[in-house]
Amino acid sequence: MELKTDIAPENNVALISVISEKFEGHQNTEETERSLSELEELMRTLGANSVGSFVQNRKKIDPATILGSGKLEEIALDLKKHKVQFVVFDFELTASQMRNISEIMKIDVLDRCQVILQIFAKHARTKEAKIQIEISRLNYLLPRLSSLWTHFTRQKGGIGLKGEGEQQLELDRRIIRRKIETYRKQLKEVKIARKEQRKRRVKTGISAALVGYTNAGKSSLMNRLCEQDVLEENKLFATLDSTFRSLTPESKPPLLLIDTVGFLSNLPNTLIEGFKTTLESIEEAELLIVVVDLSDPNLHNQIETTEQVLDELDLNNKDKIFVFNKKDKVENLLKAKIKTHKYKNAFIVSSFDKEDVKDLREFIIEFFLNKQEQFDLFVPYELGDIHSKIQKFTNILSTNNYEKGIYYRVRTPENLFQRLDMNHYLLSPKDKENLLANKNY
Ligand SMILES: Nc1nc2c(ncn2[C@@H]2O[C@H](COP(=O)(O)OP(=O)(O)OP(=O)(O)O)[C@@H](O)[C@H]2O)c(=O)[nH]1
Ligand SMILES: [Mg+2]
Repeated sequence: MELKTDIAPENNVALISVISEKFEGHQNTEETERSLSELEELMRTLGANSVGSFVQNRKKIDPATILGSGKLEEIALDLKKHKVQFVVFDFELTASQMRNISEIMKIDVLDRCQVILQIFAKHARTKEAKIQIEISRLNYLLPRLSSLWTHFTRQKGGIGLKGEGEQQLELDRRIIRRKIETYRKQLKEVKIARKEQRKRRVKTGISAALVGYTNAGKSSLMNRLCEQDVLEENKLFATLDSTFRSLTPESKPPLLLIDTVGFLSNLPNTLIEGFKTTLESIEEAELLIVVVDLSDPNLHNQIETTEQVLDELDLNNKDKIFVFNKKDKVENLLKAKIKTHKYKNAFIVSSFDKEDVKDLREFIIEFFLNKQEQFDLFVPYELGDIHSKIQKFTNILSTNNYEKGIYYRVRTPENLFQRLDMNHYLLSPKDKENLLANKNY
């Protein structure tokens, strides 16, 4: 059985939230409003029309209904003026809270979790993302099944059916648990395959991940830096799967960019696990490019959210640059620039500006160049693949031909040099002396 949970583009919705000192994520006006404006964006992404938002300030939350029942009745009355299909609460609700509220308001109730799940489900492209979202959806459903069944038996006329309902409920729970298990297994298999791909990638270059708040412009930058077509949309969570593309025109060594799922400041607990799994691909990156929407008045919060998630994933020890995007949308650029001063390695761009993208590309390459080291190599003529590796993955500073092979002085990142297995051709200072004296080379 399915919950009636999907918001259709033509639907009218009303948004409801609370400010209460002990309620996580909604402890003061600022937190509640920020989260609510995210929820508005999520609604816009679904195409729904929000007729208004209602916020109650409460000392303590009511465990049965979060807001007071009087307030809920008042809102319901107010909503009679509009044709509203759903009220959407800006936090996760338990099954019984949902049922209680729905009984008081006589309208279908959704929570923030369901909204995000719906968007995730719509935007997932790869098998991995689809499985992950299905697991999240079932995990959300599992503790809420009983409420669905009581609702159902009451609808059917109630009395006498309770036993039947309970049996059915147990059966449903078992089916769902089994489904989750199957999906988890499938996910494991997909992950093993992905690890193999990753190993191959790691061997052939260095990588940087575009991370940051949803809708900041990560995919737009990726497309322009790599002359590619990753879906970019004015929607939240347009990207759900990580994509990998080489910087174009190619740099030396080749630099792979990874586009990732966007962050949100108030992600319901039930969804965090799935969200983090989709971010695992960041692990392989040597550099994090944190993309921030410069035109967002909450940009410091955006960065804070990003830093928090990176901390939780234990990825905050990586090198970082901050790219402040959408400078074309900013009215007072000077004022906006001042906001960016406190961030190290900051770069301001508009992804629509070709020159900016070109400069950003140089900035990224420069960043890696500064981390490169110098090596002296001697490679016998017959080792064709080693010569081509050197051409592709290193910056050649000088070369010289000898009787048996070629001497190279190159610059490349130390870790890439190790991965490419070129140690074997490294010249010691003594070897180099001999080489210059042309002894046996
Ligand atoms: N004005 C302006 N809009 C931009 C700029 N860069 C991107 N956008 C727009 O911002 C919206 C979001 O861009 P995306 O590249 O999809 O953002 P994202 O960070 O990948 O978003 P998610 O995948 O949802 O995390 C799109 O409508 C872009 O056209 C910019 O420099 N200036
Ligand atoms: Mg994207």
